Amino acid sequence: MKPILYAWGTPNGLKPVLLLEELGIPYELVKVDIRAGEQKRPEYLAVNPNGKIPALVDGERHVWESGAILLYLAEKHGRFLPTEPQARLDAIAWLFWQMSGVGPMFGQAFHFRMRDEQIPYATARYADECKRLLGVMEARLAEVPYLAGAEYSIADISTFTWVRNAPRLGLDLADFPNTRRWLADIEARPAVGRMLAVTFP
Ligand SMILES: N[C@@H](CCC(=O)N[C@@H](CS)C(=O)NCC(=O)O)C(=O)O
Repeated sequence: MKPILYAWGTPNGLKPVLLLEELGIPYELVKVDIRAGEQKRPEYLAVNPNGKIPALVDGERHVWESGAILLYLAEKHGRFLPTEPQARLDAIAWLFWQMSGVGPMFGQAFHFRMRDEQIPYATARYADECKRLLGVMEARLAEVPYLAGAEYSIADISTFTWVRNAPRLGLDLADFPNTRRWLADIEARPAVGRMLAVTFP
């Protein structure tokens, strides 16, 4: 039975799309239109009580929160999560860093930048925090090719779908050459092309 992914074409929704495309396993994609509020319907809340995308149902298993979905799939298929103990811890730490830092801060930066009513303090606060986080990953990527070290992992997948939007948030990557190298490296992966080919009407 194919896993069913409930998602929409946002950074959190695209993370499991990218991992499933990397894994090359068949899956069913159920598009949950968050603009129409479909993520708040009772039938969806039965899958994800938090009323947000993404969520995954895989036979008898169901899992929500994009980081948990990535961990579940990586462990199940034995790919994109290093097995060497320290590299595995590094991958999990950077995944949690993305989930607790990059996702929420980039999300709020986008929210306040797009509002009709501009609140300069909030806009600057989240933009500054995004720049700080970019600095943290820039320093890491000056030392190693990928966030967990030598191997491309779910830490990179989860961070990529957010950081690729940095220019749209007005975040200039000129001072982050290693992050640009990392972005270009991941953008060149065939699975990213397949992820981008998925349309969300
Ligand atoms: N921490 C959650 C965040 C999920 C999330 O914020 N999803 C957004 C789209 S990127 C959503 O469903 N927004 C609609 C809403 O909040 O009602 C995860 O990573 O799965």
